[in-house]
Amino acid sequence: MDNVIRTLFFTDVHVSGRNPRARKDNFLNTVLDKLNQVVDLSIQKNCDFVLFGGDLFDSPNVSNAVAGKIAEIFKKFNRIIGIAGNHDLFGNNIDNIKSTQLGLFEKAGLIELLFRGKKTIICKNDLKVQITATPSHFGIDEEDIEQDYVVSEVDKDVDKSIHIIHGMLMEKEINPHMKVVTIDRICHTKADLTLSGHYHRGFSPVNVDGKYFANPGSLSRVSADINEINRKVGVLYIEISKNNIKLEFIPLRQKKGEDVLDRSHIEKNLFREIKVEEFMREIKVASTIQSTDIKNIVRKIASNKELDKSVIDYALTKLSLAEENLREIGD
Ligand SMILES: [Mn+2]
Repeated sequence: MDNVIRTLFFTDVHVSGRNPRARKDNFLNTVLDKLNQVVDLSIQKNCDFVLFGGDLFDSPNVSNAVAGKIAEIFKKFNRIIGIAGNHDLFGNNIDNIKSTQLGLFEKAGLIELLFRGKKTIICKNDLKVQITATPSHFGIDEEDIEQDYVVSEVDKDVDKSIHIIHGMLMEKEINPHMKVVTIDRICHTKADLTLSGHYHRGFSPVNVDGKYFANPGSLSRVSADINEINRKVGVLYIEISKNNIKLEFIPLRQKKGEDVLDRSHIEKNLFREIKVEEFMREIKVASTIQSTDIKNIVRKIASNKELDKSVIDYALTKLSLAEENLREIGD
């Protein structure tokens, strides 16, 4: 009797019909090739299903021509379970998922989307696995880290529990200005395996008292950062049995970073970016508002003046609708 559940986890594909500024190749073709490799691997490894960590699309309304190409590939997965990333959403508003391409994929049966507070149970012979998830949402990594990241309840008859989140989970903080959640803050979770996306560089799986935390990194390299040029792109292969979880990073075929990524715009803009950064720092010092994100500013102002929460929510909804309209024009 086969009592092992086999799966793959991949994340942050960032499908786009437009070439990112840093790419020298045809980015869409490269991404399609990566996704096809994931399909092939899932067949070769006999996966029962695959897991996806968010940011399938670089924007929530990529063209139908582009989304259609992804749909063709997704049909080949025997089962794919995943979450929305911030790039899949308008204004990072998870409540509006139905108006996005990823939402359409769900309705068309191309992906099973998971939402906060819902459980999926997968059984294979007498092995039972629970999957929970937190898609990206406005306020992730800032507001309710415990509720977003930590699994507090696992049914008694469940053998292993997996939690997927599109959040900035890291081993340690690398930059005091970046909102991150460090593993030590959430390692009391009851999930045996916590999978995260969002942080494109990823990290090697971390084991804390038998609980694993992993992020294999983005499936595509959208920036020409030195680390991205040298990074191996890949997926995480996962084997789950009653009393064990095995993780293996499997690199995909990829071109040499120097051949597909162009750093010239970075070198050219370095001086300007340093100037902008200095300017932003001065603004931040001069005001009590720490954030340059428009929605955070609304919230900070609102919290200063103790406005009613419904007023703030209304303002945020309006902002996300405005962003949606802007994107429709821009894309
Ligand atoms: Mn991403």
